[in-house]
Amino acid sequence: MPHSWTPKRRLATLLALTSFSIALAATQAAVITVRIVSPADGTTVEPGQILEVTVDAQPLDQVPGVAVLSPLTSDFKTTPPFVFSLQIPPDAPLGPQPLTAFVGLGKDKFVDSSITLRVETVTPVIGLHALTPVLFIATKRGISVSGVFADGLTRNVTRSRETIYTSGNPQVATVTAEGLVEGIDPGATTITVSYKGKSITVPVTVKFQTLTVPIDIKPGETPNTINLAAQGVIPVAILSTADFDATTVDALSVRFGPGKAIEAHQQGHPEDVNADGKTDLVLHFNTQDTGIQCGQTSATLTGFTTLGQRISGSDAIRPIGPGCP
Ligand SMILES: [Ca+2]
Ligand SMILES: [Ca+2]
Repeated sequence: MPHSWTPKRRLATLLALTSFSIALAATQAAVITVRIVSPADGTTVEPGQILEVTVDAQPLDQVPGVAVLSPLTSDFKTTPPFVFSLQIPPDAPLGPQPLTAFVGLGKDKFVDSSITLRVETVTPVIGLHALTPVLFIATKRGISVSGVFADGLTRNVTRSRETIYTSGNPQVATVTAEGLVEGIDPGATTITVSYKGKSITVPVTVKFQTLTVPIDIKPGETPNTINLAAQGVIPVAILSTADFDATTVDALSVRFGPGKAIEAHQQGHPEDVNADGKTDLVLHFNTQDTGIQCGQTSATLTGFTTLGQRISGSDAIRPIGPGCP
């Protein structure tokens, strides 16, 4: 972690919670409510700012204390008024951060209420740096971007609402508003990151280690005749083996044929299609979405398991229909 204060704050948080839990183990059950009165949910705060937080906890004579906890800072009080002065760290990362008020009710029991603070700064930015290696092998990976500011401090701007991400080629890699890059197809592209008029370009190379898996187009049938004039679906089974459990495949990630057809029902259908005692995964693709053409002798399916392993499998086909030989 680039921010040295984070582990210290986490430790402080744990200590606060632990001492509450020990002190309050004997507290009897009562309907206790807690609410952050101010600031309002979504309040924008400036790094370095002293933030006054007012918490309402009821009934007062039953409340043994209130803790306010955030990745940014924390504090607790055992007597009302439950008003806290929290300093937002000067080098706090920009973007949304939770702030939670807790009342401990004994071991592992508490009531809580949370808001989101939005850390943004008016300090001008001088330059940006990407902290992420440029090679992406996994399917999803976050970009981390820091800004150097006119006050001499470096702040993480990855999740600032002012930070904008753009992919140079969404067919190779896409990027979310939070800087999460997803590899789509092997290749190279760039992600451009902009913050208040400054921008940097992060090269992205998408490489997958692909696991070849057996598939059976039209399970139980041979040859796999595909009528290109048909409006129906083509069933394709991904077969489980001793080393591979087809039910771990994310059905929504699967693409079939040159047209990269998606699952027609948005879900996979577990079924042991070859009666070997191992459950396979049957998927259906609209014939017209597959892009299969006359003369094609095989079709390929690609996808990912829920753990991010890329898979690929091919099977023979015999397209028929108007214009086919
Ligand atoms: Ca078949
Ligand atoms: Ca099977």
